Amino acid sequence: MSEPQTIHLADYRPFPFTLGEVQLTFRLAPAATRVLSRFTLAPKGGREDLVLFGAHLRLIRAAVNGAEIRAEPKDGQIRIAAADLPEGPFTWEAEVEIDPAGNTALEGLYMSNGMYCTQCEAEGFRRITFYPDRPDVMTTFRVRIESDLPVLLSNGNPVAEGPGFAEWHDPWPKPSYLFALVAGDLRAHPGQFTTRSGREVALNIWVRPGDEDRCDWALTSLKASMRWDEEVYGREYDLDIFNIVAVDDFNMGAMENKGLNIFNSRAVLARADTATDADFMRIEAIIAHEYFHNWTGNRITCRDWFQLCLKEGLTVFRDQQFTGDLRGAAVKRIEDALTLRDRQFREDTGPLAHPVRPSSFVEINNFYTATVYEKGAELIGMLKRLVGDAGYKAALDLYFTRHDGQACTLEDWLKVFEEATGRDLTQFARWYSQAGTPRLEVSEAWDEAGVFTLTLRQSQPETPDGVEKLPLHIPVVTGLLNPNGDELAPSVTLELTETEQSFRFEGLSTRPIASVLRDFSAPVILSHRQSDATRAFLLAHDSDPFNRWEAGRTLSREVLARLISEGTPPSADWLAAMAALLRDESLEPAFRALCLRLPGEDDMAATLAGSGLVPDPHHIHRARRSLQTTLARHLAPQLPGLIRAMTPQGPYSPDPTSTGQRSLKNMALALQTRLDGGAAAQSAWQAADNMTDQMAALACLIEAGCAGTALRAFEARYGGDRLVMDKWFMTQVLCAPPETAADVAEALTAHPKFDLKNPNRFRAVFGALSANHAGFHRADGTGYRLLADWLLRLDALNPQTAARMSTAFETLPRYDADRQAMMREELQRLKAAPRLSRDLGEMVSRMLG
Ligand code: 0A1
Ligand code: ZN
Repeated sequence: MSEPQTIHLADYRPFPFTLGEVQLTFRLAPAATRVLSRFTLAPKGGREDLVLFGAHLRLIRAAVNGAEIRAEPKDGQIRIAAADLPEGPFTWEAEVEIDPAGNTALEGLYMSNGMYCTQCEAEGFRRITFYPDRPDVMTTFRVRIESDLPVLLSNGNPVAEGPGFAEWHDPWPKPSYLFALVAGDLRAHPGQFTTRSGREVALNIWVRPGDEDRCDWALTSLKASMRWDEEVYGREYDLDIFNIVAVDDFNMGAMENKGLNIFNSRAVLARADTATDADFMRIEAIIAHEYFHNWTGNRITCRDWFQLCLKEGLTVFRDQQFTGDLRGAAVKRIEDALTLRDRQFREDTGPLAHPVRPSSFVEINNFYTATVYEKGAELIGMLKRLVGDAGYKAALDLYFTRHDGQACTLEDWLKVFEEATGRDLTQFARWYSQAGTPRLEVSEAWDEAGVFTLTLRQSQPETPDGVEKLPLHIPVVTGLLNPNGDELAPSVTLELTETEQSFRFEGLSTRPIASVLRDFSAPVILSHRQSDATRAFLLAHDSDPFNRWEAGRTLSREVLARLISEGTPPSADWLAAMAALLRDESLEPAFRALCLRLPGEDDMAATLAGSGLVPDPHHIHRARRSLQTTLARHLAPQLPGLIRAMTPQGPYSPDPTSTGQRSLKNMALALQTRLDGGAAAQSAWQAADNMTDQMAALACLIEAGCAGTALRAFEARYGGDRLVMDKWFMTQVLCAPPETAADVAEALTAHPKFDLKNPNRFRAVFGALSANHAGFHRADGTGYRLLADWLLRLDALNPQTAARMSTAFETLPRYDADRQAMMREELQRLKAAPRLSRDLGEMVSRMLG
């Protein structure tokens, strides 16, 4: 094996040939599938070598214009010298043999529970046949599948079928990463959708026998997504059939293959007694996300993988809008900001920081990150804010008409905004190339002549790429309140373009209270010195729901930070503000639940590190628990009534109202558990008639140390259900006390149902271990060692998931010297391991710096 190569954006070269329709024949057999491929190639001009990628393929035969050639696969490609190629168009044919049953990487064609399925993004198609496997090579596909299995699916429309075969044709040109094939003993949950121009679309959710009664929600979500994309973006579906398949072994959430979306079964299957509210909401959002890709990703795709955020940032933004429209924009915005800060800010402040459009990579699979997805979505939100709703609509309409059928760049994207709105986005474009979370400092001045001045100052941290940071164009939505709580004027968008700028508000009679960065209008860390009293005022009066929540969040974070660093108990004002919130029935329950949720331990570690302190995970854990107990004592009189009042009546439904009520109820139950040692949780466990309440009660029982019986009953009831058992594995590790979390995780790896080959199961145990902050960072390094041991084992089977899970170590620089040394030691051990994958190798090297 040669050294892994670094790929650079600057080295992009167009593919020198145009492809005609691709014809593929699959003769399926578990360990020896034959793939025959045939397509024409026409030189675009000039004479160039032909390079086709291929990996893990056994080449049986290759031919040019029907004549067999000697092709030598080397370093993952076949190169045929220009001199050996005909001068004009020619036909390429190849036959290869692959081993789906032995494919544990879950890329290319593999087997999961007896079914064949594919995952081709980003570079999985080259594990199927030799091909110009790059997103800017688009063509139509005709596919024949030969197998005795009852259901044989591929992209596009079915064109022929008979005993032992099926043929599909996809009329829309697509890159190879959107290719898909599925074969198995599957059952359809059918549906139907009529597009607004009258096209009848057959919908199917394909599942393994026995799962048919868990498909309703996915189908409902799919229809809602199809309608929403027509209404909000004017985008219609463009084939007569849309298939979704649930697969148990899958590295990610789901994949938007044209007309044949493949989903991790946890992102599609749901029934009240097997899935929580969070699962239902995740499914709704992922179904929408994949469906929306049909236009943003499939009809218009990326020129190269550096442009990944062109499809992902935009599609995440669209799915966020969809959920906001369906379930309430305010709560959704808060949840998205929480996710962004938890995952993307964390990435951006550590050794893995990279720009939304990276400029180089070793393994592209390592760049499906929170930065590309979630920060990418924030950039779309900022653009929309800067050009206004009408400008955004005009720009998107132009994007869809101008670039339909093309593989595009971010330059193309920004250009449609410039042309449609007349704005100059040269400075805004820096957001795509500058990594790191900007800081925004706000200072205020008031003069008695009635002028209030806000001075905004931006700064950007250094990042591992060493890129020079220039000032960004930052939209800062700002409102001013009167001391009586009224809004002084509608919010304004202050556009910060320089390092420091002042904005004057004149003609005021009293000093206003400023509400800055409303709706979280930019992905920055805000530092705005305000007194506790001002924050409490905003928490009570701000008309912007995001900033109302944010005021409470900042207060809570400061209260907790003071408790951690100085042992200062929480102020009576904070406790009173929390109690008032809880009582305020004018506020949605979901919003109240969010306000009551204390900042997490990882968040506190980041906060302390951000202020130059060294976080002690155990100390943070203890302080947070003690603050929860104090809060619970203060709210004690309200809790039992709240638990009762927030129990929705009637059969379970994942609608926004009952979901919000359950979240507040279960928040109250968690607080109650701090006081009664698990008594209320015990009753809740008995009474639970849905998985949300069951899991909430179980988590409380584990935290109270009295979950033995419940865990055994749970296992006895759900032992045969993979998705529910993932919850059983996960919650035991996540809720374990820090001293034992690693031991619990280790013990669970010996459980007969622990399965290294199933990414969901691996993530259940080890994702939970890394999310158990104090447990993972146990002072003796057991957490680090255990994770590294298992990453090594996983890497031999599934490098992509191993690499992804290794990000548990990305916060290394935050901690004390001992912990840093222990984490480094584990990373060094991984780095030195023989046969380490390129995926994990790249991650480890970046984390070691
Ligand atoms: N494009 C999919 C997610 C996805 C990405 C990469 C994968 O393998 C490396 C698999 C799926 C999405 O955004 O939903
Ligand atoms: Zn996506």
